[in-house]
Amino acid sequence: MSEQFSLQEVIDSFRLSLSDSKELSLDHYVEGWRGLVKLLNSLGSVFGFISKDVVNKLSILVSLRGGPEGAHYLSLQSMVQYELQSGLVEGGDNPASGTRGVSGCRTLLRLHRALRWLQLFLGGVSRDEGTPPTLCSLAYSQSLSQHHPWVIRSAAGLAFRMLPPRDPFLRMLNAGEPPQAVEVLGGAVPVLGEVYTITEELYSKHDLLHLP
Ligand code: 1PZ
Repeated sequence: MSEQFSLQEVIDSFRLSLSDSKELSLDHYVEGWRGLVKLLNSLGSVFGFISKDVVNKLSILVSLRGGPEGAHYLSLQSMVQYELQSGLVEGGDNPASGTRGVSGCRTLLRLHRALRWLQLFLGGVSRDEGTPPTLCSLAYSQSLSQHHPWVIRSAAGLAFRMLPPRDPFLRMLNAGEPPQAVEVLGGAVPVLGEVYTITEELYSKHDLLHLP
């Protein structure tokens, strides 16, 4: 993987995360998120608190995956099954790593909610429905914000205003000139949507959408 953000790499990771039978590979999911962290980092230090939280969540998933019970963390489906069966979803004493009190399911739920934000935001950008700062805060108010306390919502609101205008933002995606980047974005949105829907349905089926 390159040092620089590449939209195509992120799409590829999320696409690869889905098997033919719609199992979601956690390794590829984490890889996709690592790519998104690069974009966050390239946006500047105002976004540092967001990227720090994502990095923190990714390292929890990686340590579960690399821990003694790592085989259970091969896919989203196997993780959910394992943590439900072992009574770990609400964050019991997880022997799988040093992540006492923090389950894989609740950690991934935070990223899952953020993926909805990303899908809405990138969809808006690809259809040129507004400037990145406007679309970003609109997408946020339609998704993630309802899960955040006031202090985070206001810090997020400040950060959104620092987003670049459309063309410079499109160039940051490293997917060619703006018209070409828009095309790549258009292809990314359904992939994010599919990953989102599969997770949403699984979590909803097991009543995991409100894990503390
Ligand atoms: C392109 C501009 C990026 C804007 C990102 C929009 C989302 C703003 C979210 C700001 C919240 C970050 C601070 C951390 C909040 C955490 O409290 C929550 C809940 O976790 P808990 O405290 O329960 O463990 N974390 C989250 O909700 C995950 C937020 C992830 C945001 C990912 C943004 C993805 C960026 C993609 C690349 C552009």
